[in-house]
Amino acid sequence: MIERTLVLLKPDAVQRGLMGEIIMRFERAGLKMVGCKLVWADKDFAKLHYAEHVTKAFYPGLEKMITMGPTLALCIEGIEAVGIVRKMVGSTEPKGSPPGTIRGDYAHVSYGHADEKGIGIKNLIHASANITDATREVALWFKNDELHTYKTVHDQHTIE
Ligand code: IDP
Ligand code: MG
Repeated sequence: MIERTLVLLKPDAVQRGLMGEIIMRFERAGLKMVGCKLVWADKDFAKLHYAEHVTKAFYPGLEKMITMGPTLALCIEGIEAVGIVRKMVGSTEPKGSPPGTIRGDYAHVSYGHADEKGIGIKNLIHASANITDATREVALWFKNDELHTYKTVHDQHTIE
């Protein structure tokens, strides 16, 4: 039931100064940050993270975007955290992502625009799609000793 998931505040979020606002949303929901670091991904690392997309037409733009500056990598823990975080993030295209989601509240770009310009969709954030991906992605971005086990008040409030 308690899961860990990988969240990336991608370079567009870091460059727009949205790290604090986005982290605040996860803390406000009672989710726990168990890992946090800035990483400037290079092309080889981008190909490992986005292995499922490397052969797709949009990959060159995606790689350019994810390597254009530092990314804030977070490991977030909580009850069914993988699905909860995806719900808070919203859908891939900001244009179609509803208000109240991170992508819907802080971005508005469309597939049409990204395709016309040949660029990756700047949608601020990555979140693991399922538990299998979360396990692989957390291990890719974090060493074991960079992940911390500790108690928050939410741990108390979810058992009493
Ligand atoms: P996700 O981030 O919502 O899981 P994925 O399909 O895994 O979406 O795609 C990874 C990232 O690649 C997206 O977040 C977005 O930045 C970019 N991307 C996905 N599809 C397109 C596209 O059709 N054009 C441009 N960029 C795209
Ligand atoms: Mg994905």
